[in-house]
Amino acid sequence: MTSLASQDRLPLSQIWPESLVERYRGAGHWRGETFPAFLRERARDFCDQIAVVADTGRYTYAELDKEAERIGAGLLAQGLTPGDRVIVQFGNVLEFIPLVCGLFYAGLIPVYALPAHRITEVTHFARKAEASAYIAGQSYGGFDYRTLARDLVAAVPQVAQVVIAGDASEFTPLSSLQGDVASLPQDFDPQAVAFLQLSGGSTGLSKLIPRTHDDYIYSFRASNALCGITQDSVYMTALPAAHNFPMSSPGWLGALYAGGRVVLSPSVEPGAAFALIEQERVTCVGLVPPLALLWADAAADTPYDISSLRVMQVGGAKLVPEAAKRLMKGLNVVGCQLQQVFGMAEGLVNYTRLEDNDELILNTQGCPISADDEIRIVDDHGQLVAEGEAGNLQVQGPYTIRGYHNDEAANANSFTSDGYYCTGDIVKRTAEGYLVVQGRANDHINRAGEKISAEEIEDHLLGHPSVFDAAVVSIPDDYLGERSCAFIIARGDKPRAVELKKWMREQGLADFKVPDQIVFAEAFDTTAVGKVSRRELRAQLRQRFLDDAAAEPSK
Ligand code: OOB
Repeated sequence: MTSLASQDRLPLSQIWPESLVERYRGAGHWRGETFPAFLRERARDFCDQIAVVADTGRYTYAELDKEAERIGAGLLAQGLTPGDRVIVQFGNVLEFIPLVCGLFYAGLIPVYALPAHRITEVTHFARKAEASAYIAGQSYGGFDYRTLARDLVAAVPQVAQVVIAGDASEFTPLSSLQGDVASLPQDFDPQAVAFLQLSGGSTGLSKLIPRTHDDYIYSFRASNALCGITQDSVYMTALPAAHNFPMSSPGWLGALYAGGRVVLSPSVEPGAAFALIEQERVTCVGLVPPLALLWADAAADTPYDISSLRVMQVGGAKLVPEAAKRLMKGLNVVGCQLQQVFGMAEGLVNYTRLEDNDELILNTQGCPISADDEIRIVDDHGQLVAEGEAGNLQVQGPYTIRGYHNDEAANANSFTSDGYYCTGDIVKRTAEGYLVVQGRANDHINRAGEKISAEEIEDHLLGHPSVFDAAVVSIPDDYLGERSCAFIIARGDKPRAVELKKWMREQGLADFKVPDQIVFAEAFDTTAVGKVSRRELRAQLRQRFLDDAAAEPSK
């Protein structure tokens, strides 16, 4: 197996114009902090306090630091060198946090795969990031990640190291890593890229998002202030810990930054999560809308004491005002506040403020973290819309990226010539400067916060021998917000929908990308002038589906 020499790899960078760098430093947003430095500082200041709790154990800040040193030094002893990219794929388990801290200590670059990702996605991340290693838990949610590791090293030989937590089989056990702590690098550049996050993947496969120490630390430090996170806070990570929302808005990193406590919940099921809330006196949790509603309903007659919960954050997908009302009512009973969060792994995060009136909390998705988040709302020609009108949201700011890693085509599409990120979201701005999300400009499905690119799924479907053409659209869904529906024109005999779904699963794709519904069509409409655009076609099919559903007397 061969590892790429670092000089042969595409360097990681994220560069803001000098005038903005000065502004962000001058305003105190960027303070030259780095992950290793702040984590070590907390280990000193809060040494005996509990930092992380999970179902298999807990770490004090001092223990977390020691474990991170062991893992970081151990990985360097295995032959990795600072700057190497390492794919990590874990559920909400105890090992995840010391591992990520260990990667930071060693100057290694985590690439955060989600537990739902499968070989197709992980191979793509490994290639794009030019990853040298893959680290995962042996199994999670009934899936064995060692099989994925085997397929990955076969597909991408550059992934020369595989480390597994638990029974490692032929791979290196995470628990066996040992190295010389003195080998850990001492100097870190706060403007260097610290890790790669994944985009929601609005077109094609997920893109890699380089985030720097300075920009990311600012985002959760400032979030802490807006979300009331202090040393006394207990933050529960119920959504996958590798996702940007529970990681940094303010997330488990915010909680560690404040010297608070992180509780990893392996389950989103209210019973199991409530038991943990009672046991650890959890004060804050971030959820997607369907889960939030489920939890609020369950809270009404739970035998558990969840009165410690002060703030429930809801984001990742739109919380419609009616649902927000229901939620707020349910939460009031247990003395918990609702906070809407509208964010993106590329940067910009908006929050309703804890002191906001109910009107704003129910009807808006909040306003940006920073006074230096520059928001533009433009029409399809890039012209600013009138105040209060809906348009495309563009942003630049002290924690919003200026470009994806290793993806020129995406950069050409997603950034304006003056460096603003085109979010793909359609929003309105209220007189108070709060944003109200109206929808998406492009074809992607937001399935309870999990983003699915229509294009990516169509590409896969077209690989099936019985699929002549496919168009994937989002359909409103009472529980998920949106579900995916694939319209298929069969080639020859129609395959059965269940078989097609099974086949999709066998392609090694995240399960949430398998279409929820499959509808066979005889033909897709084309106009007199030729083939309609995919976008137009998806819009037509979606509309026809909704009209048919509305016309059905039983619905
Ligand atoms: C979060 O991050 P991503 O990168 O998985 O997805 C970002 C996209 C946004 O562009 C928007 O389309 C959608 O997810 N979104 C929302 C929303 N929050 C995110 N749409 C409507 N209402 C909301 N409240 O999802 C994310 C990252 C950090 C914090 C929170 C969410």
